[in-house]
Amino acid sequence: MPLKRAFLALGSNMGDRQGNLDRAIAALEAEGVHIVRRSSVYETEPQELREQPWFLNMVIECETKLFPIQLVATTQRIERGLGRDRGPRSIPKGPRPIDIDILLFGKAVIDTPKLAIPHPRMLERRFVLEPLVEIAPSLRHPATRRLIKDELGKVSSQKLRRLSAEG
Ligand code: PH2
Ligand code: MG
Ligand code: MG
Repeated sequence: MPLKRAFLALGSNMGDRQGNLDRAIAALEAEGVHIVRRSSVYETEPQELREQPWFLNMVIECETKLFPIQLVATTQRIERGLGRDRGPRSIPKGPRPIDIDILLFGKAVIDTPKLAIPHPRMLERRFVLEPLVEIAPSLRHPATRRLIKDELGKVSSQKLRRLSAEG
């Protein structure tokens, strides 16, 4: 199984937000997901479910031998390990110590109930597009074939500020 290139979005708005991002990245490395590049960290206004604390968001580019379905299992296990509650009382799109979403997996286009790649809402989310374009300015969306950076001009105004330089 050759190495595949994937882009993941990380978000945290509970507890030690920066620590949660750092721990998620360390856990990914330990689970066979090699991080090639990481964006700056952005502090971002909550979208969709607006009444919740601001997030720290970032995007990472990685290489892995895992299949997409194995990668999801890995990211969900890491989310649980960092205290993520997906039980019946958890609020959809609500506060979470860590969220790890697969944005892109090579040029794969997958649309099943368990897994959708590219991430179906990525083009509407400035908190995803801004860090993604920072590390991959010439990337194209595998379904639309359009440059991702051209989508940034189309998203509605969403408050965000870049915190750290790339590190
Ligand atoms: N994640 C959501 C819903 N809203 N807003 C921001 N700013 N950042 C997120 O990561 C985020 C969100 C559901 O996953
Ligand atoms: Mg998410
Ligand atoms: Mg998620």
